[in-house]
Amino acid sequence: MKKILVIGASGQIGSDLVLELRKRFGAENVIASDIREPMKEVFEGGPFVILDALNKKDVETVVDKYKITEVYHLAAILSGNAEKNPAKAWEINMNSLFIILDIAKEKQLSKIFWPSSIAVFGPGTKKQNTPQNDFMDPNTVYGISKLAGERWCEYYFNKYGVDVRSLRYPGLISYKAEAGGGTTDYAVEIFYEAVKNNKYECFLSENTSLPMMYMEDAIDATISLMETEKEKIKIRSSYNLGGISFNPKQLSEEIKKHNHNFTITYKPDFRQAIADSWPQSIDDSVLFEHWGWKQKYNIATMTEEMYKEIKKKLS
Ligand code: NAD
Ligand code: AKB
Repeated sequence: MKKILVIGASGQIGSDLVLELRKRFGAENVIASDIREPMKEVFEGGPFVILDALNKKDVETVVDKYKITEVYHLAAILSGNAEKNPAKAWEINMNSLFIILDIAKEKQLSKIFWPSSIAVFGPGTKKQNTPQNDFMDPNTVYGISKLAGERWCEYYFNKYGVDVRSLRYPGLISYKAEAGGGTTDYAVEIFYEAVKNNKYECFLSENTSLPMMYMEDAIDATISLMETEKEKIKIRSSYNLGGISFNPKQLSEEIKKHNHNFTITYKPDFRQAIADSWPQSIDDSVLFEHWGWKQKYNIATMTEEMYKEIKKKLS
């Protein structure tokens, strides 16, 4: 019987992921957890526990109590916030991963999902259509922790047989929860500001292209990876996941189709240097070759849905 634990369930991805997992596998089979309370829909829709991913004993207790078979480990400090407190980011991003990998090894859990990021790439990486195995020289705390995490995931698979699976997410765009302190957050904030104030001051420059993905596609890719036969998962570090590439100016043009009064200005801050170090577009042909997943949304359909949902949420 599948019993899933989601750690970091109150964040941007967790909020959508828990709801979709409950829909697919039954509310009672998905235990959401975080150090803070989740949104109402997650809190009221099934089991939720306050759980610190850095406390191994507590994580073990929850795993035993609910007879957990799979874990989606999402707790982390994202790129922008990580630069403000590197030591804390390193502690959370690395130690919580070790705790989950060790518990998976000791209790022989059937599967672990741990997300990596396009942040594993750095200034020396090919910027366009970045291949699965390009040169990797991340120069942010977050990117270094993700690259180290990927190496450890592969190590635990090879050495101990832990079935850990991972995707290098691009920037994710969603309306249920707010974005959690990353460099790609502008692409979520812009919708709230467009609906509330008809204007947005962007912290990245107008031509900063980055790979992005609508949350529905990201969740579908994640569950699809976790449900794929073990033999098909040939990469145990993390798979490139491409998404759609655009810059703030292109996104603002799309938003203008839904709000003619919308205007955008640009005031780049410290996150510009982070964005400049990342790829502009990603080649995810290896993922397609190995287990055949394809995204649904493009910039126009994503913008249309985001604008409609944020408008509904704020009215
Ligand atoms: P988020 O910041 O929105 O959510 C993270 C959650 O982890 C928060 O709810 C936070 O309370 C929780 N958390 C922090 N410390 C914890 C601890 N010690 N114990 C338990 N919970 C703790 O982040 P997100 O956007 O949902 O990202 C989830 C994962 O996906 C992260 O690993 C992130 O690096 C990765 N990722 C996200 C994106 C994106 O665009 N959202 C892109 C690439 C990778
Ligand atoms: C961030 O900007 O930090 C995240 C990511 C791409 O990993 N959204």
